[in-house]
Amino acid sequence: MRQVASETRDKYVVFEKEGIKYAKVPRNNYDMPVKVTKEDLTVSEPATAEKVIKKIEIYGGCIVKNYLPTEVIDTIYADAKPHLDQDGSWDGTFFPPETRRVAGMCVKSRACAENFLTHELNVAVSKAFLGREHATWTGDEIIEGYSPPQHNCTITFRIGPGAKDQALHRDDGIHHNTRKHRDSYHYGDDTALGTALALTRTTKANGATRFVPGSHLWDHWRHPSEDEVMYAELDKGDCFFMLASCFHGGSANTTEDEYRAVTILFMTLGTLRQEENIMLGTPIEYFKSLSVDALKLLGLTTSAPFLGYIDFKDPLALLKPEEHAKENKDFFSGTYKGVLVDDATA
Ligand SMILES: O=C(O)CCC(=O)C(=O)O
Ligand SMILES: [Fe+2]
Repeated sequence: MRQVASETRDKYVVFEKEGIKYAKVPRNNYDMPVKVTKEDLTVSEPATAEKVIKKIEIYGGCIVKNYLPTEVIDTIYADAKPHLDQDGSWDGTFFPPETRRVAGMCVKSRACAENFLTHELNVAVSKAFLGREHATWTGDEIIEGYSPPQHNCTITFRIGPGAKDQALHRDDGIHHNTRKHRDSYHYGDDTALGTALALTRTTKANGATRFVPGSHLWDHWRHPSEDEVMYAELDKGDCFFMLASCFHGGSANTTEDEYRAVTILFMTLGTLRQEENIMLGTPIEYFKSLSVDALKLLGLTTSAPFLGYIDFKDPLALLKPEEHAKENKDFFSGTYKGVLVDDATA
């Protein structure tokens, strides 16, 4: 019988000894990483998409100071709090027992959808890393499709005193993304980009997200060590951008009484399945009440050509009929009569 296709299965060998399952992975000798400082990661003010993109290309991450006003941060935290207080310990090992989570923040917090998701830097930087263009023959025509980035998930994480380090991991594993070693950034490699908004100050002591700078350029099987991490320490209201291909994790909280809270929003390709299903169980009135910009970013529009329609119509035709009437309703972003030539660049 034909085996399921896999890009990873031939790279490790599994065996069992005394009831424990092991996977043997070849060791590679890699150069030691260069130390990156918090200053290296932080864009100068005023922050622009170009500055953020440049830093992410190099380090995989980037800090933007004062990303959103304090009132917005306080509203998002207030919206999250009742849910955080209701949450219990994780059933499993991915989170320490002291961590609390709220999923679906773009549904539970309007401020999250209308201020954090729609932030101009999230829009521009996501487009640079995750926007995709494609073209294909249809009869004698070349049709083009532009696929905009879409919401993947938005989760608030509160790490309490006594929590241990979360294991270093890559978040793009959910998309089965397999990495290649790169000497410099290669567009098209990534499936998701995150922005972590500090609802409280985050420090090495209270559990700031730690990440391995440059690991977005690593071969899939390179194993990260704790010596390679840096802590994305943030003041309340700052934001940490990070590609999902970077190794990272929540950190130990060694304080007596500080709670570290961040809301992490991930965007993904418009052609992939979204991590969170926020549609099921959310009253349609909520979506109808959001701005067109927020709806588009939530993925409630089509990715050209055709992906995500409802009754062959863009979801915006249902949710925002008046605004949608003003938009281009074609399922293709461009159409050309194909002309066959020997050298298309001449
Ligand atoms: O809490 C954090 O800082 C990171 C959490 C995280 O990486 C995850 O749950 O995937
Ligand atoms: Fe993660």
